Amino acid sequence: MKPMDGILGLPLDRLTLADGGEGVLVATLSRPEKRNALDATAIEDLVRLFDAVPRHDVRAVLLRAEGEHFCAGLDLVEHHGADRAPHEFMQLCLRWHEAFNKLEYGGVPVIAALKGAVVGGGLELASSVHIRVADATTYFALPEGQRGLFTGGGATIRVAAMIGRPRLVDMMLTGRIYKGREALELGFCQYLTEGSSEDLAMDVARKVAANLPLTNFAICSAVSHVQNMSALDASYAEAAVAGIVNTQPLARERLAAFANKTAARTRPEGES
Ligand code: 1HE
Repeated sequence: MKPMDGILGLPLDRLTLADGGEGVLVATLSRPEKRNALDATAIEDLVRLFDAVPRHDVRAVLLRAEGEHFCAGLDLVEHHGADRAPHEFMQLCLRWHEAFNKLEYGGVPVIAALKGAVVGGGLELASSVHIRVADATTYFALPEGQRGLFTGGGATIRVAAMIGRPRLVDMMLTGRIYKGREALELGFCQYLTEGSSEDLAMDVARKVAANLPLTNFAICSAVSHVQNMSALDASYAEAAVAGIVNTQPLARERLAAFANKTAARTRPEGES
């Protein structure tokens, strides 16, 4: 595995990278003047980044954004100017899928710190990460319907998986906006903090980075793959993955710690 230093030198225009310590790579959407709208260049940056991440010693990625908004989705101004033909936009969508599939299936946990607008393609990006952390400013919407557009970055798949098809269709038709506790309860995010989503997302990323890499690899690739299988094949695949992960030599130390009663027990804080 190549060291994280190698990844920090990737040539990127719309993303900046930093070493967050403890194996956490901090990737920042860095086009705040355009509310981090995703133009073709940004999508190629995401492809390049998530192609490289699994081949470097990155234990977790914290995906964050500069400015007040996580991401305003497809660059509508670029799209308007380009006046694309159907096949050109389809090709562009396939690059979005390339980026988001690499992210989701890459085997390295990606934790997103969400704030402000997480809309359109921004919600599609957020829906492909493994853990979403929101705060009081974060809101989720799919304004495509009002703009005369349709989702093209996986919302029909991943947002439907998060919140269910009827809610997705309502959001697409009406532009309905979700935020706060309701968004948490419906599954848009796994965490909602009264503080900053960035701080909590970093805590979560560091915690996750302390797991064994092969275990995280299985969680952040096998879980997604088995969703695409029949129950019969999924149970076989789960057994095969568990066969490999649960016999890894590095796990023996953790198992020994449980057996000799030095490992932490799994119980709610404060209970003995
Ligand atoms: C943009 C974009 C963008 C901002 N494309 N340039 N997405 C949307 O429909 C969301 C569109 N954006 C907004 O509704 C608002 O910008 C926000 C609520 C996110 C933020 O509002 P605000 O008042 O802070 O900023 P602003 O004044 O609207 O925008 C500031 C600049 O960012 C301005 O550029 P400027 O050069 O005039 O300063 C905006 O043009 C620019 N900007 N959002 C391009 N989205 C694969 S298919 C996916 C389909 C979709 O994602 S549809 C897009 C849905």
